[in-house]
Amino acid sequence: MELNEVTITKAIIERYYAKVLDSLENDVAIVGGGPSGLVAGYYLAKAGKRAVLFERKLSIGGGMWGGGMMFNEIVVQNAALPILEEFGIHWHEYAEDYYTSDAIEAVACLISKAVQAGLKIFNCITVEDIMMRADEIVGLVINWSPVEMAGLHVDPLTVRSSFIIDATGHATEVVKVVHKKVPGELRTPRGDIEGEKSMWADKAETLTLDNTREVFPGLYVAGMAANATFGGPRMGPIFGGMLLSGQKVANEIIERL
Ligand code: 48F
Repeated sequence: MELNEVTITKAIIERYYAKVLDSLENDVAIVGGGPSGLVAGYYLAKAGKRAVLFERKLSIGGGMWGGGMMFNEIVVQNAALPILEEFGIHWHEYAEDYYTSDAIEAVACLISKAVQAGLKIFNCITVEDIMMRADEIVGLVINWSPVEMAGLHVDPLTVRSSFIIDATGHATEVVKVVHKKVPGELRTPRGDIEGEKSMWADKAETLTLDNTREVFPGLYVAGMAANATFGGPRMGPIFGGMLLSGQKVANEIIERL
């Protein structure tokens, strides 16, 4: 049978639209497809929750692909080994409490397991704003990343969600929008974004978990966004905190759904 280009086109358009239409009302919408967002999405989907993830870039994986300075190995500490095991990521014991994994394998496994668990991932979509009712966030305002990149004046669309996770890494993009729209209302010591502090791996890894919490009604922060919001330091290419943060935020939200 001769392949028909129009059938190929229709297949893509119809299947994509079915996926989008199925993702307009969610339990949880995750912004950012780095390690913390992917792990959160995996555990939420595995628990049977309607979870969707929006990533600005073409590729999912955030800052994990490049390991440290493009040496594509990551370091993970003992506490996060069960998560590597859960995702089927091989690890190597380098020294006591220092384990390494291939960064490419790690990202590939996170994505694969998350999608297969039922997480809907949309790439090339940027979250540019939030939807609010009273004092609560109830959804996200989204647009194509190429529209944002080209600076085109095109109105966005909207998805609803009971909970939002800002997993945008150092940028804390969703928290920044909230801060701009309702200044001084964040559940941080000053009510504002406290700002990321300088490198301190040991402290940062612990604080990433402590800082993974609800920062505004309906909005959680996870991963590096949690530290940047609550004033924790950065940690460089050790990823245990990112993985554990994703798991923690998923568990906390699952309890509330
Ligand atoms: O930065 P990123 O990997 O976040 P993470 O899960 O992990 C941090 C580590 O990679 C590293 C570190 C490790 O120790 O410190 O930095 O906290 O992934 C964040 C993703 O969010 C996307 C961005 O493109 C990246 O892939 N992103 C950021 N803003 C938006 C967004 C937005 N407004 N809409 C959609 N995606």
